[in-house]
Amino acid sequence: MSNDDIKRALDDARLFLVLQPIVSTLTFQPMFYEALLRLRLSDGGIRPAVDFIEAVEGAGLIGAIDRRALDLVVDLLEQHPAFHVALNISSLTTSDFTWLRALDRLTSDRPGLTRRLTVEITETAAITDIDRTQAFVDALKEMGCRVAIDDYGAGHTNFTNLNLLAPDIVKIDRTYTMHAAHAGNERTFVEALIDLSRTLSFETVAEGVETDASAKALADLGVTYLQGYFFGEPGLPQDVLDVGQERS
Ligand code: G
Ligand code: MN
Repeated sequence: MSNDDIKRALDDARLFLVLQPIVSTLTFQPMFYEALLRLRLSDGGIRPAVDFIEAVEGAGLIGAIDRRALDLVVDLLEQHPAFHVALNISSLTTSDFTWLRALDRLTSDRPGLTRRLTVEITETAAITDIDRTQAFVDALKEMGCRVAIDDYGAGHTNFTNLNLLAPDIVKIDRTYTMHAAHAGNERTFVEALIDLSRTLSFETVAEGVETDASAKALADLGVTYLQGYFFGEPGLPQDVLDVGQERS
């Protein structure tokens, strides 16, 4: 995918969001949804964010992409007043205060909207410039958003940074959670992280839950929320949220 393809996709509004449910371990019902970015190619094919984000970051286009994702998620929250959504942003965006100002501008006349938005930042973001990331995170919390550290365990955040950022939620990477159903180092790591999170008052999400056994094991270990193909693949908002609405 060339930079021109990506620019054209932005111009043609071919970026869209899909939603994946994040369920409570108490009820196994969706409590919120992770919004994942997709790109519709001109030939009709669809690409997930992992396929183009690195290229976009390299080409200096991530500001425009994360800004579009913000517009999309604000629209979504406005259209569905009962729902809470978690949005991923690039580690580069955590030092981009124009993105924060855009969020502030978009939500200042929409009371309560930021309370239904969680912003997911990746561990790598936390280490490149911790002071700036901390200021960014503090500003998000000030606006009423929740903050989640994504893919925890796969990156490089140390305890000091975790303590400084004080996220509302820690999302435990699937390389650990996928082995939680049986004893071993991965389960020990998950247990330790749940313990730590409880002490520091962070909620936890186990990512990549693909089986019933894994869901039960993680619930028994005391994870707050579960996410993964076992509970639902990412789907179009109208499909995912309508089902959610019927249930509630
Ligand atoms: O980095 P982040 O956790 O935001 O990435 C989410 C990615 O994980 C998405 O591409 C999503 O499709 C994928 N994903 C979601 N649930 C599962 C799962 O149960 N198993 C696997 N292997 N991938 C998943
Ligand atoms: Mn994420």
